[in-house]
Amino acid sequence: MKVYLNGAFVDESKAVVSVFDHGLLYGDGVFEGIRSYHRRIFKLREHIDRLFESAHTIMLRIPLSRAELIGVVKQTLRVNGLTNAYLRLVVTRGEGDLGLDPRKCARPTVFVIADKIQLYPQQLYSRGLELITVATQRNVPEALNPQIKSLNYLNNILAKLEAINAGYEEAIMLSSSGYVTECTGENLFLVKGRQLLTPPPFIGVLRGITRQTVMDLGTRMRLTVREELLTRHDLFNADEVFLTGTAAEIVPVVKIDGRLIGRGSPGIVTKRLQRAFRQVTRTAGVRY
Ligand code: PXG
Repeated sequence: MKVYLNGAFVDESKAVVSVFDHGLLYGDGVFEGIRSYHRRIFKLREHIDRLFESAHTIMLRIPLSRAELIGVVKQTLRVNGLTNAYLRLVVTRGEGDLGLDPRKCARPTVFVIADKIQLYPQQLYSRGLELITVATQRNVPEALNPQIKSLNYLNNILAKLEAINAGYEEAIMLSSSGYVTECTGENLFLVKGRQLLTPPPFIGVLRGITRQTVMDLGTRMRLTVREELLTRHDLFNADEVFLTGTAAEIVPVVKIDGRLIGRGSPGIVTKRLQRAFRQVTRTAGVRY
């Protein structure tokens, strides 16, 4: 696979960055994960905008315009001959010295990796996932806002480790006040009657692009879509619960902390949303 790195396409074995790169030394950088389906890049503009917003907040100047970066993304897919792919865009502060000071980093490091999509096991979608709530709380937005998709994912990794140690694949993270936030790399939704609810960004969740797509699909299906503070009690007593994310798409959740959700199998609203989502990935998106 060829990787775009600082202006050139290089073989993946040559795609290396310095040990002095602050992306590595301090997690000082931002990233995006994007999918392409049938030679169409899904929600490209939204991902590029979010990358630029993350970079702006950490005062990192991306050395390419939006249009240039979009060109790079398309070219990365073309040179690798990919039809269905997973893309990772990364911009780091660049090479500096051993101090934190970002002013010492003269040139940001930019790379784009494209790979074949690693699909999750089909049984995850047909049977549904079991989750647990973990002790690691989601970052407080006042300290490190989850809207910044930074290279600093230790908060999420600590939560993921707790889930794995307990024999689960994913974790529910709570806010410091005990409200439901999100999973380690996916947003959370519940369905109760005709209501489709998801926690509001201010409680400390990433405004996921799949989350927004699902909210739009829910509105089109005439569900009442709302951002609402949710407790574990609300999840336990929901008709349906599911996760959303770029890589995972829509994953049904059938058990949380030992409580069966609904009938303990993927619900009808979740299935309808999965079908509608599949449809938009086929027809929407930027061709390359
Ligand atoms: N919450 C968090 C904390 C995330 O990192 C999402 C929600 C879902 O957002 P999107 O925009 O993708 O619908 C993410 C997604 C992966 C992967 O490979 C995904 C993310 C981060 C790292 C890996 O699935 N971010």
